[in-house]
Amino acid sequence: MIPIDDSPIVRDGKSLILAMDHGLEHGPVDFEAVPEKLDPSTVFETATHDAVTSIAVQKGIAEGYYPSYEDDVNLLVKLNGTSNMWMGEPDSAINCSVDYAAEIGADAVGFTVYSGSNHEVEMYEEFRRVQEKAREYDLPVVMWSYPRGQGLKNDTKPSTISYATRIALEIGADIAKVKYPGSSEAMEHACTAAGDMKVVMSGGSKTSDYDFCSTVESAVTAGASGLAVGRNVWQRENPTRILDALEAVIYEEATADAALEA
Ligand code: FBP
Repeated sequence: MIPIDDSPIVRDGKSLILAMDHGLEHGPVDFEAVPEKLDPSTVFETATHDAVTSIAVQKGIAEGYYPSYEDDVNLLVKLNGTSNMWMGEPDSAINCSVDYAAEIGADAVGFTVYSGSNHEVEMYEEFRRVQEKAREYDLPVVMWSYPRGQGLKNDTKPSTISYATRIALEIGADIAKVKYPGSSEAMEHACTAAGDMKVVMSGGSKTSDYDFCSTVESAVTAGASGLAVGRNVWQRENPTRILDALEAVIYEEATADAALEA
């Protein structure tokens, strides 16, 4: 972990990463309810909201769309990713190098690690190479820390999520992105296990405005430094409304009620 509070992907110590790598991870099915969002420009447009500190995309989307938005959004290049068609033990192909991410203007890089998978050893070694190369460019490294694999029956169990944040700290991430472990207490333990490293909550499938903002409020109160979210923002008809509310909850520590009433 290195100090990243001066990084463009951090605002007042917090982050809201807008993730849009779903076309790879899940497929176009995630865009069925909002077909216009299949055009990546629409989500880049959403990322110009002040609440958003970076947009997380794969290399191809970064190459094609970031140049039109480079003055208005910060770029987090997700270096690995796998399709939903992969049926083996959790693993993730490296689709972009740190050198290339830096060349196309990345402000940070992201990397998924599936601890507990049969591919854990290789993934840790890949992460080591990415993390050490990212240090040469002073690029923060966000780890999608997702314990997953044959031996793991419940990947949001409190002890699993605390283990996920601790692993991220131990092997050199600057931010760990983890699933919400079900309660504020469990999230607090996960943040404590991460020491001074930042922890952000993963968004998950779309829920109501109130349910989502309440969960984010609970995570932030527990010590989380924000959010990495996709579907709960861009699957909405009006992403601006939810981003206004999330801005209040994350950066102004408003309650979900107050943020949604405003
Ligand atoms: P969501 O907020 O839509 O869950 O997006 C966050 C994210 O990590 C994406 O970056 C990624 O595509 C997706 O979730 C992966 O989710 P999962 O592996 O749980 O299907």
